[in-house]
Amino acid sequence: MKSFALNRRRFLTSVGIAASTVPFAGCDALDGFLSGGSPVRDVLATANSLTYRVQRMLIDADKLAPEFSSSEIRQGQRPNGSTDPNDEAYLAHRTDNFASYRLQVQGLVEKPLSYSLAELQNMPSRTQITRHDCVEGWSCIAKWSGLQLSQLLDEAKVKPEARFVVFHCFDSMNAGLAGNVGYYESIDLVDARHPQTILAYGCNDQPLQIANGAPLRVRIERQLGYKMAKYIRSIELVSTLSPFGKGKGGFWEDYGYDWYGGI
Ligand SMILES: Nc1nc2c(c(=O)[nH]1)N[C@H]1C(S)=C(S)[C@@H](COP(=O)(O)O)O[C@H]1N2
Ligand SMILES: [Mo]
Repeated sequence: MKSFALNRRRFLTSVGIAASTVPFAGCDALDGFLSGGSPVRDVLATANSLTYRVQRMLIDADKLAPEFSSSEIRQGQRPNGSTDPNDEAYLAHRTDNFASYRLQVQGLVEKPLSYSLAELQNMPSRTQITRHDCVEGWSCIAKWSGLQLSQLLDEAKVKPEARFVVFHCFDSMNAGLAGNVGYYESIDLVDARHPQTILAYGCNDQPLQIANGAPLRVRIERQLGYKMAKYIRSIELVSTLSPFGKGKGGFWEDYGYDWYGGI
C-alpha cells in the first residue's frame, strides 16, 4: 500500500505538481498546468476529472473528517444559498410540519424505498460535530444528527452498474436566462458509503431548521458546502450524470464548480 502511495506521489511530481498541495488546492494547482497548451492536456479529459482521480488515489476511502467538541460550536449553522424554498410541493409538506413528506430512494436499486421522516428518525442514528466550509470563504462548526446513507443503500440493494448517488432537491434557484433551475447534487459510491455521510434531520440538538434544509439534508464531511444538498426530495442511483441539468453533476457544477469539492 505504501509503495502504491509513493508511486502516485512520484507520478504527481513528474507532472510538476507538489503532491502535498493537491488534496487541498487540487484545481488551482492543476489549472495553470493545464492551460499552457501542454500535450498532457489532451490525454487528461478535464482538470475536474483529474482532480477527482488524484484525490481518490490519495485519500483513504474511509478516512474520517475531523470531529470537534461541543465547546467548539460558536454559533448556529449559518444559512446559505436557498433558505426558504417556495416551491409548491415543498410548501405543502411544510404546512403539515413534514408529516406528509416521504423520501424516495430509486433508480438503479433492486428495492426502491419510500420513508416518512418519522421512519427515518427511528432508524439507528449518528451524531457528529464537524466543520462546514463554504467556497465563499466562511466555515461553521455544528452538530449534525441523522442516519447513515449507507443504511439506505444496503436496504435498497444498489445494482452493480450504479456509480453515483444523485440528490434531487425541492428548491430551485433563479439562474438568469435559464429561469428557475432545480438544485441537485451528486457523489460517488465511496462518499455515499462513507461512515460520516448522513442524511441529517437534526442540527445542534434541534430539529433541522428550514433555513438549513428541513426536513432532510445530506452531510458529506470531506467535501465543500455546496455538495451538501438541502431539502432532499429523492435520492437516485445512476450510472451516468449526463441526464441531469447540464450534465456536470450538480447545480453549481453546471456553472463551473468542481464536481469533486474535496477539502
Ligand atoms: N438544496 C440546496 N442545497 C444547498 C444549497 C442550496 O442553495 N440549495 N446551498 C449549498 C451551499 S453553497 C452551502 S454552503 C450549504 C449551506 O448550508 P447551510 O444553509 O445549512 O449553512 O448548502 C448547500 N446545499
Ligand atoms: Mo457554499
